[in-house]
Amino acid sequence: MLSVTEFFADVSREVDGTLDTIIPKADVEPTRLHEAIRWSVFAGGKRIRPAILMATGRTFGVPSEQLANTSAAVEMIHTYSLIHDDLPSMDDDELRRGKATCHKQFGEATAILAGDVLQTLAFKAIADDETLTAEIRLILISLLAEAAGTPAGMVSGQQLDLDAEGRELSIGEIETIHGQKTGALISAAALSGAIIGNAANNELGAIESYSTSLGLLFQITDDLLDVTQATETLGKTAGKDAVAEKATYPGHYGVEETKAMASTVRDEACDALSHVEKDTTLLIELADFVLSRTR
Ligand code: GRG
Repeated sequence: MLSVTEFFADVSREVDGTLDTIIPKADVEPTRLHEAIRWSVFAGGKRIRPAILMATGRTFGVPSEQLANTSAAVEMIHTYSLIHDDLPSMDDDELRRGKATCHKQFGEATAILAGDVLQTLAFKAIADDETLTAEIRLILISLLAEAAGTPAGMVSGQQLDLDAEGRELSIGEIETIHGQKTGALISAAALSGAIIGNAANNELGAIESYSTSLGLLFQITDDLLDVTQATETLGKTAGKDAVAEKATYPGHYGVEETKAMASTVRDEACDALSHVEKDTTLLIELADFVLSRTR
């Protein structure tokens, strides 16, 4: 059995190889656009979403070649969202993945286009994946589009977040925003692995519950890291939530209560797996990794 560190190293190597094949090389015209995309994609992201997809896929016995393009697709959607989120009209950030943000390096217009291209490449990567049946490809495309878009996906969550600026939110509202902004893509990653693995309906339900808790856990730890870690460790500006007066779990409950809550949510994620009649060790280790992550 691989350790979770070895598993992440495997995932990064595999997904980086696939991304390198899918994304045009930096010397292909228009070179500025392809340089900008590669700048952000290969900046050193943690590859958590591909890891979730591959862990779920492996749990259901899927060979890695059938997981490669969909994992890359999820990572491309995620990277596009980070590029757009960092723009002056959104979060206006200068640092991402330890490097200058895409718009700081290449200008705002190119950064917008880099995000746009990543989004279209993501759907093409699944549509063109000849290791999967046409039916599965369509299901995956629909699932990813729903998670990335609206009315309850990532873009909706971003709009709710923008609308909420300067207003005190209830914990229910915070959960809705996080569930859409961050959780939807994490759930889509987990469900994709299970769908490719022909999971039964009750198992899909279990993976959905697991991934909903995992997404919430990811967001709670993200909020905690924002107040407990330094900018150099995170590779993005620390302490931004407080400056932007964002509604966060530590802001609402305090750091200690938030840590206890994270531990409970980790247990809820793992409990959901009791309905999966497979070896779920890797998925449990992944939840432990998200609970104890330091960046
Ligand atoms: C602009 C369409 C659009 C959507 C933006 C995801 C998102 C929606 C904004 C990112 C803002 C943010 C910091 C959200 C909190 C959770 C999150 C997505 C953190 C970054 O993900 P990591 O930690 O990043 O997996 P790496 O760089 O490791 O991939």
